[in-house]
Formats: sequence, structure tokens, C-alpha cells
Amino acid sequence: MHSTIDNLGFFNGKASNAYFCHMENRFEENSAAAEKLSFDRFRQEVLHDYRLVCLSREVSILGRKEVLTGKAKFGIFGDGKEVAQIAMAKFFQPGDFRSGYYRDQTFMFASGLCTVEQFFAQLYADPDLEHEPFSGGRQMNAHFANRWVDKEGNWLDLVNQKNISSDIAPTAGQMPRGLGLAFASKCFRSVKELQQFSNLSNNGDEVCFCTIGDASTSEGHFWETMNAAGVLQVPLAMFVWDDGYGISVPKKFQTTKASISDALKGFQKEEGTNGFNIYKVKGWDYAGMCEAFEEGVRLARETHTPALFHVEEITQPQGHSTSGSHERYKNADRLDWERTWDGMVKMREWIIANALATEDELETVELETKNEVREGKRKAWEQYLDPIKKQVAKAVDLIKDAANKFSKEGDALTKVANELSALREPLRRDVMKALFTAAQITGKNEAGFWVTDYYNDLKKEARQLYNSLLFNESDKSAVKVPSVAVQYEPEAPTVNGYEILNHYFDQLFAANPKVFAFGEDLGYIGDVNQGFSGLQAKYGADRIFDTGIRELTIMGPGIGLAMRGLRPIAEIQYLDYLLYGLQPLSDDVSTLHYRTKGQQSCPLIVRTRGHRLEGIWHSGSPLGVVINALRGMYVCVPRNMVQAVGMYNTLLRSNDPGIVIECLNGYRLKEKLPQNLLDYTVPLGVPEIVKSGDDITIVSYGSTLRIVLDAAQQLEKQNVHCEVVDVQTLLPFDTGHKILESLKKTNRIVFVDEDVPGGATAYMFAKVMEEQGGYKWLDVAPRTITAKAHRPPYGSDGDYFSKPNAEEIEEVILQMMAE
Ligand SMILES: Cc1ncc(C[n+]2csc(CCOP(=O)(O)OP(=O)(O)O)c2C)c(N)n1
Ligand SMILES: [Mg+2]
Repeated sequence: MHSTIDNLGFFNGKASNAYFCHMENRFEENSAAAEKLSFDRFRQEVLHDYRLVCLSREVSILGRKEVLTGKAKFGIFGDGKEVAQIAMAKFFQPGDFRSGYYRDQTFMFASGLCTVEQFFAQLYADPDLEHEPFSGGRQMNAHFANRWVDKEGNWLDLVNQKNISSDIAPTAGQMPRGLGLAFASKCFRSVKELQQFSNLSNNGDEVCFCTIGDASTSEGHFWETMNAAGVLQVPLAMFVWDDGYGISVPKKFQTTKASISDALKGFQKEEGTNGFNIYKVKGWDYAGMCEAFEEGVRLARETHTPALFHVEEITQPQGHSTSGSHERYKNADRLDWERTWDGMVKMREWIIANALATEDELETVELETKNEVREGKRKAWEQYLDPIKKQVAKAVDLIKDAANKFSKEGDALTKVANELSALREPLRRDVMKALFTAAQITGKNEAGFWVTDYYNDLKKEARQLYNSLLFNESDKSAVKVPSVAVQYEPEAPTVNGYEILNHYFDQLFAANPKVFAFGEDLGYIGDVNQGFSGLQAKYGADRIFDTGIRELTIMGPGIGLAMRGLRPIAEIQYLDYLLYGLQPLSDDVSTLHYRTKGQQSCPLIVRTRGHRLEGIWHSGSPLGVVINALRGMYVCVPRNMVQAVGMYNTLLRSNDPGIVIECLNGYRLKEKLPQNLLDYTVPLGVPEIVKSGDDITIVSYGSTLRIVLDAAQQLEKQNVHCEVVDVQTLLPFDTGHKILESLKKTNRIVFVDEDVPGGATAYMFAKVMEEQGGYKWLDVAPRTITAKAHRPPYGSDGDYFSKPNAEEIEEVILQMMAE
């Protein structure tokens, strides 16, 4: 029997058959019958795999056609990567995670997590989650996911399902998340108190399978992640699909030595070092890949040693995507080479050469899968179109009914109805346009009532389909957390701001084993402002720890832990450096709940400190950047540490992600120590009046409030009574329109912050004027007072002349009072 198995080394000329030998050895009896049985099983597995290769290839071919004939808008496919992904899927077990990219369709088919119909449903942008279970029509095709959280916001039994974290298109954007998902296994293994959460991990045995294209390894994200993985020792199995190109740009322009595994050689784990295992395999070498993947994944699972599989010589039979043709940048030799070394072709040759199937048998498989794909595609299209056709039919009926009731406008209405019903492939928007046009024609006339009514119904339905679930809408929504007031003992001590946080984190870590905190200088010294001082010694370096200087891959572990049901507080040392970690927050965290239509949540808390300190690099307050980049996260701007604690409590009671920006100059200011540190909450979107007055409303937040209050005290002496409002959170912003109530009383308003002109003050201005209708209550022109457009020079005078100061605020307000 082993002579047959030895032949599996066919492709690379050596006996690269350990995986299959291993399969064989599972049958211990040496009898001829057992040998025959095991050979049959092996043969069946190979044929099953070949069937999947054919199926996936056909999906790519028909998928491309659907786009080119206009039934879908864009397509990107996994042709050329089939064999490698089938090999990879063999080692993907229940409990494991995938953080990948748009080439992984075959892996999804092989893992049983995507059907042909579902694939095409996504290609057509079918918004029904039942048909398109990855994103409910929100993502482009081949952006996969599955459900991790139920509708009430409870984590599912992740240990007994295969877990696909939702893909994003930014190249290498999957890397920080992939690191984090793997890192969570390490946390689960090292923190014994977490063993009780048996649905979330089985002793950290879960491997995160991460995939990336060769060109995307040029991104800093890749390098930062691989370095962190090598340092941290996490079960990350990294697969690089090397097809030699990033769209049109060949790898000689992408990678040193044009080989990612060569370039990474120094990262190879050796006896007594950290690092990771590096494997070089060929994308057409089915047996060789199985062997390498088996070993690398096993070591990752058992020892948490990361693995990098450089899968070379992969092809791209149809080019990058439907947006172009690869004949434009690949020469005839390359195209020829790709045809010869196509994994599907090679696997077929190998099956025949090893007498695992006959030519006829393979042709049958090929024909059957072609039919299967055609049938799946047809069903997906029907399912997608059916509800739209029903809408069209109903709209046409209603418009025609209305037409019958009019004499003059009847023809115009009939025309609208006929045009709509003539569309062969109508979209929802065609229905909306027809109904709207018809409603315009009927005007307020009673005969048009049902047209307008249906238009409004569809608009409501579309809001659910296309605009819902940016945040949690269940009881796990952060804006639904009940407000609990802060309490003080009669003799409450007054302490430094940082000590409030320190007491709080101490109690938090004692109470909740799911909470982790990490960042630069956060572990051993307890962060640069001592919020965590002494706590690593108390709660262990597994839960409170230092990281390298790598904001991107501080956010990544934050994301991974949060998605796996833990409660990370991931720190960016200064708000000025948030930009380094912003991409995953903006592209991944902020969109996750929306892009999975509520199937995955990332209750990450980002802790940072900002606003006023000194100089160009430690005084940032770029809240305009933050609120515009992070729609999908809550943005908390506490004025002091007592408020900050209430915000942490609110976020921790929810499944929504948030960022808390502590005041950099507030750690040594004195505050009274609350008595119910773990219990009180600051409701999000509810401003607080920190000083009342009836002459003018000043709206601000964070450190600037102290300057505003200084100015307000001075103005009192001149008989100007300012009402000072702390917005507390920018996202959400004053959901109860408290500011409008103040404005109704004062009829004057000014918005003050330390951001650039047109930044967060412009946002607050628009909210109050447009959304709250504040313009109706103005006696004088409203103003914004901001920092200058440049960053502040170093030193107190640099600060004074660049950020709003009390005198400037006084001056503006006196002017407004005089108008
Ligand atoms: C940050 C970012 N830059 C550019 C793009 C556009 N883009 C999409 S795919 C791609 C090439 C990726 O090539 P590679 O990583 O080799 O993957 P392949 O498509 O070849 O599998 C580019 C440049 C993007 N999606 N994200
Ligand atoms: Mg490539």
C-alpha cells in the first residue's frame, strides 16, 4: 500500500506525503481489507476535494459573467487559489477563527460556511440576511462572516462553531484583527478565571487562520503584526497567497528579494528564541501543502507558536477582478506559465497519474459541478429578484388604480406604471422613483393616498435593510444603559484625578475577570499617569501589561479580545498618536456591527488622553478627525476623572465600542472620591449644565471647560450670566436636545473647543442649529471659538496664543452681549 502513498510525492519530487501517511496510519490493522478501506477513503477525500476545486472554479467563471452582463456591479474571485485553500480548510476546526480577505471563497466552501447560492446572493447585493448571511447585502462579494452574537447580544457557542470574522477591503486590514483573535487564545489559556466561559474558549486551543495576498504584505500592518506575533507567541496561522501580483504591480516592486519568506528569515523561531515557523510551499502541490499546514497549525495550536505559510506559484486565471483584464500587464510567457501551473490542472494530472480516478470519472465531476453552480446561481437570482418583483407589481397596481381615478393626470400616471413594469431587472430604487413620481402627480389628492402610503412603507423597510444596526439596537446598546447617579460618603476624601481612576480600575479588575488593559507603559509602571499604578502586581501581567510601541497592533488585540467576548481596555498613550491606530478603528471596529448586520460585535474600549498639554505633539485635540472617522463608535470626552469612570461603566455594560479621552492636564487636579465607583454610569448623549445662567449658552467639553468656566467667572463680575454646558459625549450628541432648552432661555450661543476651525465646533454648531432647530431662538449670530489652524508651539505662551484662552472667550461673549 505504501508504494501508492509514496507516489503522492509526485509533485515536489520528495515524499511530501506525511499528511496522507498520517491519515493511513489511523487504520492500525494491517490486513488487506483495512488497507483497501483506507485507500478507498483516501481516494474519496481526494475526489471530494477535486469536486470542490471544480465547483469553486465554476463559481468564479460564472460570477465574472454575471458582472460583465450587468447583473452584478463588481466581482472578485478566488480562482487559482482553490487547491491551497482546500488544504488549509482541512485543519480549520470548530472553535478556530479566520481573519482573511476577498480571495477565500474556496476555503469558505470547503469549511461548509458558504453555499453557491449564498455566494451569488452576495454578488447580487441581496439585502436579505437569510439569503446573504455574511452581510445582508452590505458588502461586496467574497467578504465573508458568520454569526457570533445572538439578537439579544449574547455570545454564541464559539467553541463549537467555525468562526469567520467579517472581512474588510483595505489591504492588510485583516492583520491587526487576526493578531487579536489569536492573542485572545493566549489570554484564555493564561487566565484561569476565564475557564468558566466555556463557550468562548477551550483552554486557548483555538488557532486564528489569517490570509493575505503577496502584495499586501508590503503594508506596515503586515510587518507590525508579524513582529508582534513573534514577540507575543500567539496561535496565528498566516497564509500568504503569492500570485506574484498586486493588481498589476509585480512582487519585485513589493517585497525585498521578491520573496516574503526570504525577507522574513530572521523571524524564524529557533531553539530558545521566540519568532515563528516559516514554511515555503507551492500552491499547486496538494500533498505538500497538507503536510506543511498540518505541522504548522498543530504547533500553533499546541504551543502557540505562530506559523507563516508562504504559498508560492499561485495563479490568477481570470485576473484580479472584474474591473480589468490581466492581459494588460502579464506577458505571454507569464500567461502561458499560469495555464500550465494552474492548481486545478495540476491536481487533475496528479489524480490521473496516481490512478485515483479515471478521465471519465473526472469529467463527470466537472460536468456535475458546472450544473450545480448554474442551478445555485439561478436560485440566488430568483430569490433576490422575487421581493422586488412583488414590490413592482404592487406599485404598478396602486399607480394604475390612482390613474383610473384621474382624468387629466391619468395618462401620466399610466406611463409611470408602464415604465416600471417594463423593467427586466428592476431595483428597489426604481420602485421608489416610480412611487415618488406618481405621488408628485397625484399631489395631496385622496386618490393618491395609497401610492404615498406604500412609498412610506417601503422607505421604512429600506431603512431596516440599508441603514440599521450601526450600533447595537438591543438592550446591549450603550445608549440604553440606565443612568445611575454618583454617590459620595459625607466625609469623602479629595484625591488626585489619577487616584480616582486607580481606585476604580482596582475594583474593576477584582470584579470582572473578562477585563484586560494594555498599552505602552501601562503594565509595569501603571501607565504614564499612574491610573494603573500597582495593579499589575495585584492582578498579574496576563491581564494588565505593557506592549511594544505599535498603536495599530494595540488596537488589533483590542479588537480580537472584544470580538471573542472579553472586555479589553486598549490604550493609546496620547491622543496625538491615535492616528497610528486609527485605521482599524475606522475601517474595522466602527463598521463591524453595521457590516455584519448585527451578527458580530466589538465592545472595545479605547482609552487615551488628550487636549491641552505642551507643544505640537502632546496637545492634540483632533476631535473633528475622531468623530468623522469613528462613526460606529461612541466618543466620550469627560471633563474630569469622575465622569470618565461613569463613562467606562456605561460602555462596559453594553456591547458597543467607545473611546474615552481623558484630560491630559486633569490627573493631578483634585476630585472627591465617589463611593459607588463600580456602579454609577454617565448616560451617553446627555449634556450636563455645569454652570447656570440666562444670558448666553456656552457649549464645550473636556479640558476646555475649565478655561470656559474661568471666563464665565470673570463675566459674572460684569453682570453677564453664562450657562455652561458640558456635552460629555460627541457621539452621540445631545440626544434629548438639552442645549436647545438652554438656548431658548438665553437666545445666544457659542461653541468652544481646542480643535481646528471647522472641526468639532462646526459639528456641534450644525447639530444644534440644523437638527435641534436652534436658529429659531437666536437673538445674535452664533459663534465658534476654536484653536488656530496650526498646532500649538511648545511652552505656556505657545499654548495661550494657539488654543482658546479665557480672555478671548470673554471678549467674544462681551461682543455678543453688545450686539
Ligand atoms: C489600503 C488599500 N490600498 C489599495 C487597495 C486597492 N487594492 C485592492 S486589492 C489590491 C492588490 C492586492 O494584491 P495582493 O495582496 O497580492 O492580493 P491578490 O489580489 O493578488 O490576491 C489593491 C492595491 C485596497 N483595497 N486597500
Ligand atoms: Mg497577489
